Amino acid sequence: MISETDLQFSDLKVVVLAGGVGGAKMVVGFDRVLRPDNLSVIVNTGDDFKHFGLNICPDIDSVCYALAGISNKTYGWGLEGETWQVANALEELGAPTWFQLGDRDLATHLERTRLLGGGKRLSEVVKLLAHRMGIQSKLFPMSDQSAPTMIETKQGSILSFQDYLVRLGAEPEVKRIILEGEGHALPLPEAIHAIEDSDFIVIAPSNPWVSIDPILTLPGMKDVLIKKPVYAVSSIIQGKALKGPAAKMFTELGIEPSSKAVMEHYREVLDYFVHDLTEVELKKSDIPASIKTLQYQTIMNDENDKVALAESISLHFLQNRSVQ
Ligand code: FO1
Repeated sequence: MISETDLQFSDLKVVVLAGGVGGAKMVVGFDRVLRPDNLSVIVNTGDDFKHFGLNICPDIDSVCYALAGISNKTYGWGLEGETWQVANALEELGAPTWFQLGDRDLATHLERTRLLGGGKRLSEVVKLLAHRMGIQSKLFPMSDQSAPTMIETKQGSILSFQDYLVRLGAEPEVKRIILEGEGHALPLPEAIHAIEDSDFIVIAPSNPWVSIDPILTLPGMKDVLIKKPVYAVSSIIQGKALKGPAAKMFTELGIEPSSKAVMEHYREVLDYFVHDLTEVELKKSDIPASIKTLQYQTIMNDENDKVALAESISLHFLQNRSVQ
């Protein structure tokens, strides 16, 4: 099915910008297609928070567990075959259980908290834990500084991201998304170097507002991305998000949710916009001259779908690299 160019797939150097569940799927595709070491992943840390005194990094863990082949297939976060002894005991004690921490997942948070407490930077801890999980691709948190995403609701409250998403089930109407890192959190120098050294960048089908924007708004990030071929995979199909509140957020922020809206969201850095085969082709007049659109199957139900999408993007890059 794949031409002789697939021999070169593995030599490509790719950087994926990723949030949690959608990001993890895209990352697995490229991890299986590229040579170990040729994939770098820059992961959103705007969702990170402290819970029971533990440092929880949901998107980093979703990506790690997916790459290690141990993620929970139903939820996309947490571990497969998890047990809930601690969560049940916490419930008996009347402790908050709105954020479900499985027994084995807890081990990750405990060890990360111990390492951070010992003075290691988050990027060092991510590297160490990924290595211990047998992951060969390079994983970078977007920043070593904390940059929590906050949600200002139309009711006037300001919520931490996990409060909004998990505790309140993304019910409150969003007025504004506050990216706390803006201004003081810096992108990881190793991540910037990986972008400069890459053949192309892929923005995963993660929530543009709360998974990708925290990465894109770090100082200097857009400047390095603009110099590279950037592909973005739409996180909205037929006006709906595959998972999470992205479509609801677009509506509440006054934008009709559509793949066109996702393309426009990334317009500044984008060269190629990938939307799903089931979508109606975008009107020529709606596509900025600087962007080309591609249609592939973007719904990734199993490992074959993940690999096929990563291959399609890689093949497109190889076939068009002379014009890039
Ligand atoms: N998401 C939920 O909807 N409910 C949970 O109880 C929950 C627990 C959880 C524990 C560890 C972890 O790494 C992730 C967890 N998530 C949970 C997912 C997560 O908070 C969100 O999907 C991401 O922040 C969005 O990218």
